[in-house]
Amino acid sequence: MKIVRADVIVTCPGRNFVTLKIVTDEGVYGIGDATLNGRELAVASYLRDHVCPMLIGRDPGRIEDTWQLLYRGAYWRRGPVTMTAIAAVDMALWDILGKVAGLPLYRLLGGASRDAVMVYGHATGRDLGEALERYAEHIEAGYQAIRVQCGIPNMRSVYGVAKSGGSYEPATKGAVEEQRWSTEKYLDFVPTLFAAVREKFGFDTHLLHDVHHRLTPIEAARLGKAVEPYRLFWLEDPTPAENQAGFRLIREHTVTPIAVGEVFNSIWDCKQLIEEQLIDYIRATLTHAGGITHLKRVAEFASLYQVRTGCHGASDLSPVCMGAALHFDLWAPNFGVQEYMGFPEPALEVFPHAWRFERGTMHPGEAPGHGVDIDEALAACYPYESAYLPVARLEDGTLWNW
Ligand code: CS2
Ligand code: MG
Repeated sequence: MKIVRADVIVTCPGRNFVTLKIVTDEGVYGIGDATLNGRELAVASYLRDHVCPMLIGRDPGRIEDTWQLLYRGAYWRRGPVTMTAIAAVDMALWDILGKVAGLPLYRLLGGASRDAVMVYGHATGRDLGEALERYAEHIEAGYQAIRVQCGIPNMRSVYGVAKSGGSYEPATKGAVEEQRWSTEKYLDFVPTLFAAVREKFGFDTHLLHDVHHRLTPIEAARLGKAVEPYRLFWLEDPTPAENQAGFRLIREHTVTPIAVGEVFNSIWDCKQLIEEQLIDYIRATLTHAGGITHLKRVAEFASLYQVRTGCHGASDLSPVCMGAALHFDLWAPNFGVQEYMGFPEPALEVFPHAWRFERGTMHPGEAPGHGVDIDEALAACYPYESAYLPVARLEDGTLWNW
């Protein structure tokens, strides 16, 4: 079997997605997610102009060798664009392997380690009342794990909360939105948010929260310590993680579990965090961290240190990533939780999928490969729309971490 075509499909059914489709001479094809929110065309070009020509004529079954060729062979290693492109190729090749074998991806990885995958949903409110209403809706829908994000009093906008009150899409079409941020206002308010959730709903659900890189290590330590009575499942991205050693400062002060890694693109971004057990969950995802081949290495390394997976699964990763992630999650012996925000209806139509949701858990289904397809004719009806992630500034105008 040989690769005869590798096409990059950019579509915008509700939001931009980049998909790689690899076709073999026997007609079997596989698809991979190559979506990098706000930098989609960079990955599309990296694939179209540099990677796809290298794939033609290759044996699709040589998944590891192709991964090594694209990683070492690029000379310029790592980075979100490179690793997202490699991930898309890798996901598509595993999809082909599953179709050729007639097996769902999770069986190729080693079979199911659990009956289903616990997912967490997003309860977001522009104010405390709305956040509690959304939380109640998620309990009603059967979620066992719920992330809560809320508007902060006297701050016009904040990460994770849609201005319209609907589902949250951070990228703004056509322009870079500038948001103002006050750590002081945030730290004063957010413990009261968790207190209100626990007061109203008790401790039967896992409570998660995303700080989204906004604090310094000592501020993160202060927050982690302040919220210990509310027993969070995890505090996510408390501080930027380029300096992995900085997390020692957080660990010294609090037992609140820490989740980090959705912006990571290789094992090197989290090696120290894992081996020093500075985190409890690794959030790296299939699409941005080199695909199944690389994330499997990360998960197995993490399992040596009792660090569990908690893959990023925002709606700006495509349904292809979601489908493949559910297979990965079903297999991973040190699985923790999977993020699931749902998708705009047009996206679910462009990407038919085998997964199913049931009362706070999901299952990838038994279709061969990862079980997600792309309707190319429908995808063509949704042309790319330029969109950018926001930037954050402190109230004095200093550029900060969004
Ligand atoms: C967030 C994401 O889901 C999360 O945990 O951090 O929504 C993140 O902001 C987006 O994926 C960025 O595109
Ligand atoms: Mg996050």
